[in-house]
Amino acid sequence: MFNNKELFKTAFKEQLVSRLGKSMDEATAGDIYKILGNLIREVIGREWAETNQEYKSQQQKQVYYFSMEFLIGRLLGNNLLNLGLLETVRDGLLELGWNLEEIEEQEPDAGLGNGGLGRLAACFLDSLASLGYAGHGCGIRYKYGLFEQKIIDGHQVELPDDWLQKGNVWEERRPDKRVLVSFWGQVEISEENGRTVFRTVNDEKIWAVPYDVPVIGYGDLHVNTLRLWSAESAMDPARMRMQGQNSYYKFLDYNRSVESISEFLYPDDSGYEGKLLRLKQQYFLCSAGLHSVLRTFEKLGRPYTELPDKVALHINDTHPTLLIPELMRILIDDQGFGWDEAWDITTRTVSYTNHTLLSEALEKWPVNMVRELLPRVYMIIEEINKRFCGMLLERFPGRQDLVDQMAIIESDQVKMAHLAVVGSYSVNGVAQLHTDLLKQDVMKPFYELYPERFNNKTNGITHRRWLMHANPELSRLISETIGTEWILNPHQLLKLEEYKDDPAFQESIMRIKRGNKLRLADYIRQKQGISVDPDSIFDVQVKRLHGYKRQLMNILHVMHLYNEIKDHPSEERVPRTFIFGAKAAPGYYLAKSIIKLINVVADVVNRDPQMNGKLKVLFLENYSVSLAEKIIPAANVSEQISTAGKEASGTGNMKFMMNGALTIGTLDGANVEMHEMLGDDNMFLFGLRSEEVLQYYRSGGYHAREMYERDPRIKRVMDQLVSAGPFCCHDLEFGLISQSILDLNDEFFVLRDFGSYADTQAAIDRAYLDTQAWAAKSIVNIAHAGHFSSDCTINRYAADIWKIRPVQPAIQV
Ligand code: 26V
Repeated sequence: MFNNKELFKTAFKEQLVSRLGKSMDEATAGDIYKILGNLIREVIGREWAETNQEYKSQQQKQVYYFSMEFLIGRLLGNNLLNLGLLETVRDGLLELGWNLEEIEEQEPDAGLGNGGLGRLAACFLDSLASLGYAGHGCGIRYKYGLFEQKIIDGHQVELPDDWLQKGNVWEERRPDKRVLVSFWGQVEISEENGRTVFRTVNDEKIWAVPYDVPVIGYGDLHVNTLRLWSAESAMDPARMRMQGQNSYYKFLDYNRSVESISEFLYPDDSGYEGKLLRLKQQYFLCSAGLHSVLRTFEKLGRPYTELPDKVALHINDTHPTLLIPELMRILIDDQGFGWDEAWDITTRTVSYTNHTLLSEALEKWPVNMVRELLPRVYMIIEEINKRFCGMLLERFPGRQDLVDQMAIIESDQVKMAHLAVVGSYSVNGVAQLHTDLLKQDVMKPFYELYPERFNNKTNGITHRRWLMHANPELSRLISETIGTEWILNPHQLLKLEEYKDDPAFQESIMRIKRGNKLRLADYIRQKQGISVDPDSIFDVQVKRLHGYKRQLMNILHVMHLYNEIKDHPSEERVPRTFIFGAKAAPGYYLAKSIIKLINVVADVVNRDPQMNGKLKVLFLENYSVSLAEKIIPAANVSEQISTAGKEASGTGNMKFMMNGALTIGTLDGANVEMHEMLGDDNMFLFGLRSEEVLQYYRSGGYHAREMYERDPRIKRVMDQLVSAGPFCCHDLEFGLISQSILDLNDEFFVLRDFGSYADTQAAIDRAYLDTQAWAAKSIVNIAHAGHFSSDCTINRYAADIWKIRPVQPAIQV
């Protein structure tokens, strides 16, 4: 271990020569990155093996977090931070003539996730390792991560994210640990020694090859594993060659089709082929992951009846739900258990997190597809369903309505959320409001049947990446002010509240924020050639683009501000810079039009000399983890404006809060809990409450057109979408947007909340003028953000759901 600068420099230079045959002055930034990565790998190699050895010898219960997504982002800076080597390496590199930040930029951003769900999984891995829990990730090594977004002529254009092109210094291919996964075929049933035996024949077997990524905990060296699976052909080329002339090409085709399983994150599932591929991916993850988990379990030499004491399998949303029938299949077909015993083991091992209430996002698979692709697994699902429905009718005689509502297989579809609830011992939502709505609404009958299964685990974010790494100056100030205990116990951030009225501390907070804004302004100038005023309010909405997140309301409000400034050019205004970052699903046309609209408005506003010094609008392309780390520390205002009841939790809201931005938000998701801690003084709430939204959905009574006719501000901006004027065009480019609001009655209540949003934005302008009061609010936000550290969340999962203890003592919750 190079625990001082000189040792580091020596080790570094040696590696440069021995691995690349280069001297310092020949090395490129890419070389430096690679060598640094390899050095860290060497440093942790022994500890990684030791951690695994420790788990084995202590027979510790292991948690496996199954997720189709791990949005880990870059690892270099975070790994150095967690190893306590950040300063040593930064200083050493500087003396060697390199800037660490620049080297960090060499790393591709591992974008193996769509958004919040995948990022949550990554934060959880960091907390599990940092708190010393035996918890591992199990996912897919997609060859292409989430698409790279380019904005061309205002439109989103998607490019493949070829993140592995230059290799991945963090991964270790483990061919010795590969497993076979089987698809298709027919099930043959026979009687052997008085037992019914199920054998799948004519199936297609493929290899799942694991790539292990070390997950380095903060502080005492503790290294867990993120195991990502890659699909490879198991076809023997020699046998193929025997099969005729075209077989070489067939072989290549076949290989390509096998490899496609781990090729793309979230393939386009609008058609049958795409859906099938997604289902294949899900089973691939479940089957490969489970085989490897059970192989480790079997080494303990314990009977399978002890599986729930030694293994917890957690499924991140319904995507890995096939774990349930797959475990049943192994227990029954391979281990010889009877149904009841297998069911008991399975339902005491698997737990499930629900991440959305949106009905269109609840997964369903056509029965035919599941039956053909996974014949034996389908039989088991059918049996689970039969027994479950039978039990319902026994307990609630005559209630066919209940059976129709709750069945796992219904209308020729397999409902994955139902299977997940029935087959697991714990179901949790991701914020209190979300869990309450699950219980009262979407999963009401299941809650009534299994009340003890339902619990809440409000999401969290790792303060190591989102505060210490993303905002080092703020972290330093915090440590200078309250000591360093907050790093291991983020609740200690509460001590900052004492300093909220301290002018010197306020001044430091605002100075650091300004520094972060200047850095972001540099980035913007470099990328877009636009200069932004660091003294303007940086108002930020960065997240996936979706109707319910209401980026549209934000941009319509910007259009309204533009109109106001045009109408009253001499009026003084608090300067504002609106910053957007968002990727739209490639087939989501409305979302893509909203991106175009933001870019058109940005162009008009930024070119208009009358706006100068008052209003700027930016759309930052390719929002990603690493971009988030640049943007969030620079924000003054955090936009968390979803239609109440729609955003399960949100985690961006927590990241902004931790970096001292004030939130303008609805009472939705975790905003509710933020508000409980911050009160009205430190957060800007507006808009409908979730009960009011639900009431409208149930009983009607909302008419978007009325809002449009009644409020001249609304009428004006809505008209500007479709008629010639500053923002439009001849080709009705924004007709779809206008239609969604006026003709389809504004599903997400954009117009209904517009007025209260605009008023609250005006209140923010006034509040910002009082710099000291603003700083005090910002400090209160940072002070309470410790509550949203994923360390606290993980401690609760560990204690309440997984029943595991840390290898080292954990912090107090
Ligand atoms: C998926 C889809 C699929 C296609 C149709 C539209 C749609 C809309 C939403 C989703 C979300 C799926 C699950 C998800 O990513 N949930 C997010 O999980 C985060 C971590 O718990 C949470 O903070 C976010 O509020 C929640 O949206």
